[in-house]
Amino acid sequence: MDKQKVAEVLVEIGTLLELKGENPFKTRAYQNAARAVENLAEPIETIVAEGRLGKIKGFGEALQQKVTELVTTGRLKYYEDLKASIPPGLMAMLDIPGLGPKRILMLRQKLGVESVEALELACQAGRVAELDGFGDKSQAKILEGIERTRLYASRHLLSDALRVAEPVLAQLRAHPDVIRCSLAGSLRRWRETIGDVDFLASSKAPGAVIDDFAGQPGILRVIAKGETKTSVLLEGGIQADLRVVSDAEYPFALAYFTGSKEHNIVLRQRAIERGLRLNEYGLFRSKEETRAPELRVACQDEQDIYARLDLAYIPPELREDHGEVQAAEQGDLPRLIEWTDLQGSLHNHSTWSDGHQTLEEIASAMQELGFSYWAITDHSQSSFQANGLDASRLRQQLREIRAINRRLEDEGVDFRLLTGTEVDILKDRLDFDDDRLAELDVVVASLHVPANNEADNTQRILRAVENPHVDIIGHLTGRLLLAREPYPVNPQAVIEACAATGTWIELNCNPKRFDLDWRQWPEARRKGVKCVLSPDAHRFEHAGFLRLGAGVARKGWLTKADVMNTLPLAKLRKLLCG
Ligand code: DGT
Ligand code: CA
Ligand code: CA
Ligand code: ZN
Repeated sequence: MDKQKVAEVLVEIGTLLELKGENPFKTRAYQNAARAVENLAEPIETIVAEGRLGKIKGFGEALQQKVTELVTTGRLKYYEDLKASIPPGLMAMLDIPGLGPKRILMLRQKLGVESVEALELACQAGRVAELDGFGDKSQAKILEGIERTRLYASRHLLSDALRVAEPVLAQLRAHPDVIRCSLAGSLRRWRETIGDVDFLASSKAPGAVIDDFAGQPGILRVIAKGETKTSVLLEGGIQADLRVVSDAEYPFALAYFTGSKEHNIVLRQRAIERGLRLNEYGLFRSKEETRAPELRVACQDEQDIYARLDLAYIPPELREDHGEVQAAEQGDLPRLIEWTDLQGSLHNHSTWSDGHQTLEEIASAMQELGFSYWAITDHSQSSFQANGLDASRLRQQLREIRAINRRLEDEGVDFRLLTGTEVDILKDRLDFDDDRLAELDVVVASLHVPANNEADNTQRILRAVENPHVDIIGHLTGRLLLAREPYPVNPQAVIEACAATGTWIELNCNPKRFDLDWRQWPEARRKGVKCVLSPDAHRFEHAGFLRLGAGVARKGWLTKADVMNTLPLAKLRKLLCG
């Protein structure tokens, strides 16, 4: 069991105790213990095995026993009993944004509320507003929070859906009775969140394909099964549909079930204007709704369908009815970026702050993956929870990076680390002064502790944009998909300022972030703002975020020329210095 997991259990014990109305001092003790465990410099197993838990600050007899049991057996009876003693509905209330254990306890004591549903009713009846310390405003906030939790719970991150869907698709493709198959729906369109996964296959033996699909190991449960369609539950609780059609119908079904619904409606209208009918079964020479095969216009693939409607092929990522049909008609669709265009990354972390690998490890791994540069932009000192660097550690880090680069140069290797920082945007200044920033190859500026008001946040970011040493604005809205709404900010104003100063904006490729949002990139691009695709890597595996982010960039109509980390290092350096 790793440190992270142990720390999580300790934090949860603290929360559960608070929910029970125990002495707040006890809660704090567990939270402190969790932090101490997280910050250990060696594996917790070693410490337990050598009986050294007592040396950790704040670890008394009882805590040592609990952590030892947890680490050696993987379970903790005290924690399980505690969890069982609290109504599950109360635990679910913890997921409502802005509602902590203290307030939940109060609601329980004063109103007898023990579930989200009961809380919702109490709010609707105005009983929460009457409580001391709540009022109309917090009652409305709670109702809004409940709605948001339900919405969050009904959707999944793109990365999570892709992880379970890709192996299932691979097995479907390998089935001897499957002629063609594909993902469809929001996943094929690379939406940032996914309701359900849609699979489509063509076959002469749909029954056999469906039986095999329903029996795949990645499938938890079959919800419904018909002759040509089945709905199942995938790992992680993600719902999926498989439809099996004839191979002649396949291109039409693929276009239809890829959507979006809005894009489909525009195409359908276009077909009608040409005396045709378009639906999931085909494009028909008919003025009425039909699915008669003899009326179907033969199309080999989606390309043929678009051509028959006098349109250039529209990549799935663009099918959102955001002007793509008009652009396809006029031959104005951009040639979208491919993730293989990317040469390196300009926003990453190492063990110097909260990353998991050393500079040496990063240099050799990223070079092996075929990248030619990788900037180290660790946090600045105000991000103390992320072990941010002060000026003297930064200076030390620069020396180390230069030493690594000298060695790479001697070895004739075509790879360099770049020096940098992800500098905190503070209330009235940046976390490093200009002289420090001037020494670095790459400066990413990010707002990590936002204010509660749009004008303030926007003003702060604008000041960073105007600093000549800042190259990139990091994760502009601070959102965490399906978990935290963006902080209040005016992205248009930031886009304008970046256009005026030549500051680049990041498209953060962490699948929880994906901001600046794809919906805003076409406007940014029109204004001449350049994009940087940043994995914001804290571990090796995060290099893979670049593939996800490139798909989101395609959704934002971005081309290779719009994205600065497609440039070879020499060209990039010139722009960063200029
Ligand atoms: P999701 O699952 O909420 O993330 O979004 P989608 O886009 O995957 O939606 P889904 O799974 O309900 O349906 C898949 C596709 O099927 C959708 O993108 C377009 C097509 N579709 C579904 N219902 C309709 C409809 O009522 N009219 C039209 N024109 N197309 C539809
Ligand atoms: Ca879907
Ligand atoms: Ca569906
Ligand atoms: Zn950050």
